Formats: sequence, C-alpha cells, structure tokens
Amino acid sequence: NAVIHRADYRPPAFWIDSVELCFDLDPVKTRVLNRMRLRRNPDQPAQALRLDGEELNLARVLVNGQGTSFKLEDSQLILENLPEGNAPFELEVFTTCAPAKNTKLMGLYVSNDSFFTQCEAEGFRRITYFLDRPDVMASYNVTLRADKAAYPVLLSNGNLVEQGDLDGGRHFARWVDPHRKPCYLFALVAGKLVAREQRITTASGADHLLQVYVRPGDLDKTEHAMNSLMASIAWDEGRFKLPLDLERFMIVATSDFNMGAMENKGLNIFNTKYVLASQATATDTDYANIESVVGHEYFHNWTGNRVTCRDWFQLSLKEGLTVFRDQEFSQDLAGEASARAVRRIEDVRVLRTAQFPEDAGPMAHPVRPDQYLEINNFYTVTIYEKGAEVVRMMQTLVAGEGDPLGRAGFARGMALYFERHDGQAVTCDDFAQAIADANPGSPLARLLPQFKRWYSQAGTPRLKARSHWDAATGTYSLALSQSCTPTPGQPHKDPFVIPVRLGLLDAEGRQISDGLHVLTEDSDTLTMSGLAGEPVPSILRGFTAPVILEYDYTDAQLLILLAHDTDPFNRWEAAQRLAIHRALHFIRSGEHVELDAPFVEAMRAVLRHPTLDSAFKDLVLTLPSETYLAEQLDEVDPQRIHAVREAMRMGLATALRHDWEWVYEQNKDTGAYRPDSRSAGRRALAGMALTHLCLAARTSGDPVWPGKTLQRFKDAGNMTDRFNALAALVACGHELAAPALASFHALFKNEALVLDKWFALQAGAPDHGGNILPVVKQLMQHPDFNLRNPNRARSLIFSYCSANPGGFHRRDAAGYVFWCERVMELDAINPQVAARLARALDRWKKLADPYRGAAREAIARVAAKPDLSRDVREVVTRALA
Ligand code: BAL
Ligand code: ZN
Repeated sequence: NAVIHRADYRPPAFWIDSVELCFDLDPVKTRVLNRMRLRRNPDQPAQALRLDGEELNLARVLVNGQGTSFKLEDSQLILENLPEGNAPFELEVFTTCAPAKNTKLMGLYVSNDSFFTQCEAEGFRRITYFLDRPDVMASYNVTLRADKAAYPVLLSNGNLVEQGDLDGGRHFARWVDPHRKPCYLFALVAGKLVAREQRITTASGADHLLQVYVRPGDLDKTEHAMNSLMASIAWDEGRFKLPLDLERFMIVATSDFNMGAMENKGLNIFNTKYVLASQATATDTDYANIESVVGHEYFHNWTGNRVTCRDWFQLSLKEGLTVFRDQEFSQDLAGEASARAVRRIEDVRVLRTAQFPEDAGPMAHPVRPDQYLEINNFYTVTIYEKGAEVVRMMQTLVAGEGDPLGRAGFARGMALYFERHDGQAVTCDDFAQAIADANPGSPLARLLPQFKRWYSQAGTPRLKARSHWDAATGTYSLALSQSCTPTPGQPHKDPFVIPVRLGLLDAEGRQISDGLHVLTEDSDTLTMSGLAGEPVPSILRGFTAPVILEYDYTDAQLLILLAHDTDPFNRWEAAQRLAIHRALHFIRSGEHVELDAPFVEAMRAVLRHPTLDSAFKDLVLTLPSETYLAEQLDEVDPQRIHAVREAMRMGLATALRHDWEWVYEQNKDTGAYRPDSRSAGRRALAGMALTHLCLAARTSGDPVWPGKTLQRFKDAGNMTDRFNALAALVACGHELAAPALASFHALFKNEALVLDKWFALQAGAPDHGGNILPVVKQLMQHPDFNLRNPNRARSLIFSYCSANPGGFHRRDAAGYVFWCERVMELDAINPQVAARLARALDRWKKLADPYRGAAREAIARVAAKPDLSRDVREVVTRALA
C-alpha cells in the first residue's frame, strides 16, 4: 500500500525464460498449474525470489520437482532457498482462483458464461504467482481444459498447436506464442463464441488468418470491425513499413470490460462497444470509434508489444505513441483535408475538455509520472492524449526541406527505434532519442533535453501573445511568452519547447505568411517588416502544441479568421473564441443573454456556406462545453454556466430558425447508409438542426418540428438518424420525448449497447429545474440496470455525474450525495470503475459556494470510509490535499 516511485526502479533479480500454463477452467474453482523456467539475473545482487499474487489459493510449490520452503507475505510468494549460481531452474506453482466471484474484472473472470482475462497492468498476479512487471518477458505455452459443451471455443495467444477431447465431456487446446512477451499481454478466452474469418496476404506475401469472435447472434455486427482491422494492417505497412508478425490475429468481444479494449498479443479482447456495429444499432460515432480502437489495439502490436515499457511509469511510451498513431490512421482514412481537419478538431476538443482540467487539478501528473499508489489510476488523458500531442510535436520538430509536416523524418525515427529496441522493454527517453538521432540537425535533435520537459513537467503551459503594429515602418511584432502554473509536487516549471505555427492574414483575409516558430525561452519576439497594413495573426495553427493560447483577439479579427483562414483548425477556433467571449461576458455580468447581430450573422454565414463540409459546420455551431467554459473561470457557478449556455443555444435556435430549416432540408437525406465521414457529417448537421428547431418550438409552442422529429424517429433507416431525432426531443424536454423513449426501449430491449444509449441519453439530458437526478434514481431501479456491468454503470451514473454538470451540481447537494453513495457502492464491486467515478469532483476547489463546501463534504465522506480500495483512496486523498 505504499507509494511507488519511478526513481526506485531496479531491474528484476530473476528472469523468467519460459512459462507452461495449464488451466482447468471452472467458474467456481479454476486450477492453474504454472511451470516456469527461471534464472538469476547476474547483474543484480543475489536475493530472494518474490513473486506477485493476489486473491489466489496456493496448493503447491516445487523447485526442480522438489518441495521447498516458502513464505507468503504482503501478497507475495517468497522463495529464499533457491539453487545458487546462474543455471536455469524450474519452478512449479499450483494455485486455484474463483473467476465467477471476480467482480473487479482484472485477472480471470466470467462474463455471460464465458471466461475472459484482463492482465494489464497487474492482473496476471490474480491468475498465478509471477514476476508481474513488464520488463520480464517470457515464452508462453498454454493448455486450456474445459467442459466442451459449455466452452466449445478455447483461445490463447499465438498459434493453436494441438486440440482434442478428454474424458467426462471435457476438451483441451494448446496454444504456443512464438513471441516472447510480458505477462500483461497474456490472454485466454473460453466460451460459446462464433467468429467472422478473413484470410489475407500481406505485402511480404505472408498469409494470415483474421478472426473476430462474438456471441452467437452478433456475427452480423462484425463486418465493420473486420474492415477496420484490414485497414489498420494495410495502413501500418504503408505508413511505417510495420507488417503483421502473426499467422493468426484474433479479436474477441465481451460486454463486461473495464476498458475500451486490450492489445494482448495476437488475442485482443474488446469491449463489445468497440466491435459490434450495424446500421440499425450503431451510430456514426460508434462506427468511427470502432475504426479508431481497432486501429489503436492493432498498432500496439508494434508500439507496445514488440517494444514494450520498462516499467509502468513509461506507460505513455506505448499509449501516447499509439494514440498518435490511431489519430493519424483515422485522419488518413478520412481522406480529404477538410475531413482530416474535422478529426483534428475533435481530438483537440477531447484534450481541452478532459486533459486540460486534469492538468490543472489534484490528479495532475507528468506524461511520465514520478510516483503512483495505484497504476490503474494512471490510464489517463494525460498519458494517452497529451502523450500523443508530445509525439505529434516531435513529428512537427523533425520537419524539413520537402517534408513540411515531418512525416518522413518521424517515420525514419520510428525505423531507428525498432532497429535499436525490437524485443526490448524500454523508456520514453529511448524513444525520444531514436526520433532525434534519426533526424540530426532538426530542432528536436538540437533541443532534445529541453523538449523532454514535456515528459517530466505536469501542467498546461500558457502561451501569451501580444502584438504591436508600427504603421510608420510597416513593422509588425508579436511577443510570445510562456508560463506554467504549479502542479502538485512541482512548484516551479522550466520553459518548454513550444512549436508555434503562425500565419498572418491581411485585412481582406488573404494569407501573407505561414511558418513554424519554436519558442524555447520564457519569451521571444517575432518581427515582420515591409507590411502594407496591420495583419491578423493566426496563432498556433493546427494546434501545434498542447497549450492555452492567450491573445486578445478582437471580434473583428476573429470574424476575419472565421471567414478566411486557410487553416481549418484556427477557423473553427475563431468561432469558439467568439462564443467564449460572449458566454464569459454573460456568466460574469449576470446579464440577460441576448446574442448580438455580428455573432448571429457569422454563424448564419457558416451554416449557409456553399462549400464548407457539414461536419465542420456542426463543429462550428457547437458551443463550447460547460466543462470547457468552467475552465476559463477562476470561480465556477455551474448553474450559471448551464443557464447561459442553454440560453445561447436557444438564441441560436430562434435567430437562425429559417437557416436551420434550410440546413435540415439540405442534409436530411444521405441515401443508403454508409459510415463515411462526408455522409456522417451530413447526418450530424441534420440532427443538430432538428435539436435547434425543437428548441425554437419550445418558445413558440409550434408543434410542427417536434411532430416532424417524432416522425423521423419512427421512419429512420439507421441508428444515427433515429437517435438524433430522439435526442432532439429529449433535449428540448418536449412531451413527445417520453413516448419516444418508451418506444426506443421496446424496439431495442435485447440490444445491450443500444440500451446503454437509452440510459445515457436520459442521464445526460439538459437539466430543467433539477429534473434529471430523480430520473437517474428511478433508472437505477430499472430491471435493465446493472451496477456490475461497467458499460451500464458508465451509461447511467457517469453520464450524470461526469458529463452533465448542469444536472449534477445542485444547490441542494443531492447530486454529490448520490455520487458519494455510488462511489462507495461501486468500490466494493470494481475499484477501477469506482476510482474513475471518484474523479467527477476533481475540480471541486474551483466551485463557488454552496457547491464547494458540499462537494468537499461528499469527498470527505468517501475518504472516511474504512476499507477503501487503493484506487479510490488515491483519488480522494489527492482531491482533499
Ligand atoms: N493498454 C490498455 C488498453 C489500450 O490502451 O489499448
Ligand atoms: Zn493503448
């Protein structure tokens, strides 16, 4: 239960070269026979062998076939009397565990009568005693035995080398993994499953078998996952020359899963949410997420599996890099520049609404943390999304002649990384060094030690820009300065390396210049002379660094950027700033919300624009989230933010009513369903139009649009259109919402993932006078609600506590009391999920009273509970510090 420090890393005292595992699978009592071949690590002082184990019943320990003395201490099996010298020896450990009782979903567990495993980060120790650390890599030979009728499919990593029947209706399968791996990549699956299969031949001429396993009845929902897998394989071969190194690559879906998916070598295990899709049950967003998660897990096969982490502090080595890779994959698949830009904007939106608050809150940590109590708490947006931005900056900083984006330079760096480290467990330093060494002379190579502060310093840097225009000489100067507020344990920050792509536009919106500037000092000034008039700066184009840009843009400048910037990111950003200026004004002043004509006209111009993509229009017209607005304020009144944002939405709904009608007519028909980005964008914009038309009808009382929306809900040929119509009715609180919700439930009562949407929609609906919490409490009693299923818990409880600030932050504190009770209840079932929920109040110190005091009380109540898991304890202790 002690804090673990990065500085304490020591290589293991023993290596495990090979493992033979034999499982007798039984939900109540599974027997695990583990035969390992070990040897001492000659580079480490002689010491006892300490194997990790958790919730195991130990039956037998043999060394070279003989009984031996051992101790069990603090969840470790300690062996002191081992053979001297460096010769290998055999250690046999026989244990049992109880998969049916495993509600933590770590280690071996049962879901829908099938067996699954989850071992990252430290779940393997719940299967057998082992050196459960990523720098110990072994060869695996795994035999699974189980009742044949109940568990006809038996899977593990690698290749199936033998299978057959046993006495008593049982059967077995033996799997040998040709690749050495750390134990966190071990997996087994056993159950009644069926597979979509595809044989492919990759560029080298090698044949491979791809399989997507699901429960019988779900096979018709696997085509998109399989297509995404094939696209991922082709992309990694094309962009990074990284081939599939397995004869067989399997994906298995389970509906009980803590994470999105897991990259176990050759046997990826996925949350059903990221596998199953049909046009009747999945939205465009689901289709896009499946593509990106299938890609992400597949890309881990190289970035994570072939080269893995030395220790868990290096988690971003594989996660930041692999998120970067999946983001690039999704952009490349989106195709056109405008569709790529939409992806980029969506990624930045996630970063700003989730990671920036994390970086400013009690759980702030560097991309490579220095300490943790529970590693599961560090699978965060900082490690993943900010980590990806760090990798993206490296690509930007190796750009050169003929390689303006740095893609070729970065690919060279990746090649060197694999040349140096294939088969090893390494550090973030090793990765950065390889990218820099492959690009000598690049800004990255020159600035590497300073650049690596992105790995060591937490917090979001602020980039301040101030401009000066000297009309007499035609000289424009832009002074850039950086700062970063203290974060827990880091009172002082040294300057970061900040790549800033900067464009200048003239007063008519024509581009004058575009270039990359790298800020390395606290401040720096850029000067351009010979200009005919004062330019409009387009700063941080493409969001070249994960920073908060502070520049006092005037409305006039923002309107020019919104209308003309050739950089789509900053074009969108200009609209966001226009909206934020207004929202902050109304929030701070308490004035009645009335949208001004220039803003409304600018939004109208975007909506009516003849060439802009529908997806881009949808992003521009989406007001900044309540969470993002809260981050702009020193003191937060969530109800005021909610009221202002809702009023602004209503303002856009009424002022642009005819435009929304026009937009709906233009976008409502997308033909035969295809989840491509262009038609998805059209469906999204049509859905947004419906929401605004229903909102406008709320004030006018006009029944036409709610009626049309209900009809669209009924007639829809795909889930996106159906769900958007339902969401529009729910968002405006129309009386037709209730029967539509009932009919939606009746239609999809056997589709778990659709029911998740049904719960989430109601829990995340805009709050009117405190109406959401009673709905959530009532839904907790619904026969389809199940707290043990993480997807269902997330769909109802998280949608309310973490994604509905207007409903959650109540003046009567009832939202916090609800949160507190659910955190404690969940902690007894699944600490990992509970700890995620515990983070819903991370930013309590920013709240105005009475929210602040009530939130503190609720957190303190959780903290005072005896027997809290390490996971939740770490979150609430840090929150209260
Ligand atoms: N490695 C944990 C799940 C993921 O990031 O792919
Ligand atoms: Zn990952």
